[in-house]
Amino acid sequence: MSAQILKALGLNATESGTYLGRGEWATGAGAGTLSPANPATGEVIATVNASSKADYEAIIKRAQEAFAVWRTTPAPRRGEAVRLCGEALRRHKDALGSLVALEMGKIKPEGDGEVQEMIDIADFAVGQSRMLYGNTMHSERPGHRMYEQWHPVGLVGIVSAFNFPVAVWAWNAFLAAICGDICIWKPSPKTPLSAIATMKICNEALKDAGFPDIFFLFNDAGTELAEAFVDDKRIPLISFTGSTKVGRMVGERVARRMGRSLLELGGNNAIILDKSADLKLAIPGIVFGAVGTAGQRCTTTRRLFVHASIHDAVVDTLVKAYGQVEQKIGDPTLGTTLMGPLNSPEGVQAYLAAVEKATAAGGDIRTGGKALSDRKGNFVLPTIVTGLKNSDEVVQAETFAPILYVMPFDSLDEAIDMQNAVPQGLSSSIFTQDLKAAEQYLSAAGSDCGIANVNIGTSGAEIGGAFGGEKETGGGRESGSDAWKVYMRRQTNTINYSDALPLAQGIKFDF
Ligand code: UN1
Repeated sequence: MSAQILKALGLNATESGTYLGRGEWATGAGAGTLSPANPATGEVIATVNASSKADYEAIIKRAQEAFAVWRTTPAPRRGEAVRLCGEALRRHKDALGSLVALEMGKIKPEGDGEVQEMIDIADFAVGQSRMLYGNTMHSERPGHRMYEQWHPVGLVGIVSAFNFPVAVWAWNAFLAAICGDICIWKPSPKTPLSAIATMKICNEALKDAGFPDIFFLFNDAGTELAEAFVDDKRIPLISFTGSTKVGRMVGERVARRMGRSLLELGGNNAIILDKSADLKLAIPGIVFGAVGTAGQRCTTTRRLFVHASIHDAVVDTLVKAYGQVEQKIGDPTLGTTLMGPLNSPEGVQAYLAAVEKATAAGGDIRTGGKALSDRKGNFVLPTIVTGLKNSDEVVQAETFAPILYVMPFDSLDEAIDMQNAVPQGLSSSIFTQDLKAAEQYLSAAGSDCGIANVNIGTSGAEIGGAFGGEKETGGGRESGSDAWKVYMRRQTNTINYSDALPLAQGIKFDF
C-alpha cells in the first residue's frame, strides 16, 4: 500500500527535502536525514535528505531573485499561477489525500478533505488576485488626493505542523503568491513527504506554464536551520502553525528583529449544550469534533459543557457512540476506518500522561483511557472523562489526543465563563434552539474565541472565513475574509496636483 501511494506521486524510497527552484532538488549530502514513519505500523515510509546551510542560502538567494520579478507581475496574472496549482491539485487529490493519510495518520476522507481545502483556497486566491483593494481618502487640502495601496512584503516563511501537513501551507502560500510574495516552506519533520509531493505537483504546474519559482522548500534534520529561518531578517513574515510553547518562542524572536509573525497555535475548544439543544445535531457534532483526526486538530473539541438537566443522558449517548467508533479504529488509508492512530509514539505518551493526570485529579474515565498496545502503531481509544473541574490543570492544557472532558452547568452565564476561562481562544460552539442564548453567546460578552459557531461543532472550518484565535492561540488569521492583508505592506499615498504646497494641520512655514 505504502509503495503504491508513493509511486502514484512519483516519490522514491529516498527523496530530497530541498527544492532549490529551477526544477532542481538538492542532494542534501551531509545534512542528515528524516525518517517519516507510518503511524499505523511504525515502519519508515521513505528517507528524506535534509537541507544544508548552503542549500538554505541558495534558496534565499533564488527567492530574492524571484521576488524581483514576481512583485511587478500583475496580480491577476499571479492568480493564474495559483489557478494552475489548484487544477494540478484537483488531478492529484486522490493520491495526495492518500499520502497524507499514510504519513500523518488521519483517515482517507480527511486526507482528501485536506487536499480539498487546498483546492478551495486556490480558487479563493484566484478571485482575490483581482481584489487587492485599498481605500481612497478625501484629503483635507485642496488639489490633493489620498489613497492607500498594498504591496507584497517579500519573502514569506511558512512553518507548518504535522496535523495539517499540506492545507496550512496552501492557506498561506496561495494567498501570499497572489499578493506577490515568494514562499519558503519548512514542514513538520513528521510529514516531509506530503510537503515534497505538494511541491512537485505545484512547481511542475508552474514550470510547464513558464512561471518563475514562487515556492521553495527545505527540511531541517535538527532545529538549527529552523532557528536561523525565524531569525532571518531577509524574511519579513513568518507564519507559524504549531504548539503554543514553540509559537511563543517564534513570536518573541521575530518581534525582536521587528519582523511580522502570523501565529496559529493551540486551542482548547469547547462546545456548550444548553437544555434546548437538538441532540440529533449535537451528538454527531461532538463526536466528529472530539474524535475526528484522532483529536489532533487545533480545532478539536476538548471540553463539553452540558446543561445539568441533560448531562447524564448525553454522557450515556456519547459513550455508546464512542463504542461504535472503537469498532472502526484502524489503518487510516482504508475507506472503512473511522479513527486512525496518533501521529507519533510521543503523542501516545502525552495521551497516557493526560489520562493519568485526569484520574489523579478525581476524573472518571467513562470510556477509553487506554493505548492499544496489542497492535503495532500509535493507536489509542477515544476517551471521555467526567467529574473534573474546568480549572483542573489537565483540562486547562491542550493534549493533542482524543480526550473529551465533560462538565455540567446550570446557567448559560456560568457555561460561557467556564468556556472562556482557559489560556487558549481558538474555536467554540453552542448547540441551542433558543435565539436569546445563541445571540448572548455570539455577543461581545459571549465567546472570546476567534471562531464561534451555533449548532455546528468546533472543527471543520471552511476556508472562506478568517481562521485563527485569540490569547495563547496567537492572534493570527489565515485563509479567507481579509487575511490576505498580512502578506502585504500598506502604503499611504498623497498626491498634490495643485500649484501650491499647503501644509497639513494648517501649519505656516515661511522662509
Ligand atoms: C489545524 O488543525 O491546524 O477547522 C487546522 C478545521 C480545519 C483546519 C484545522 N479546517 O478543523
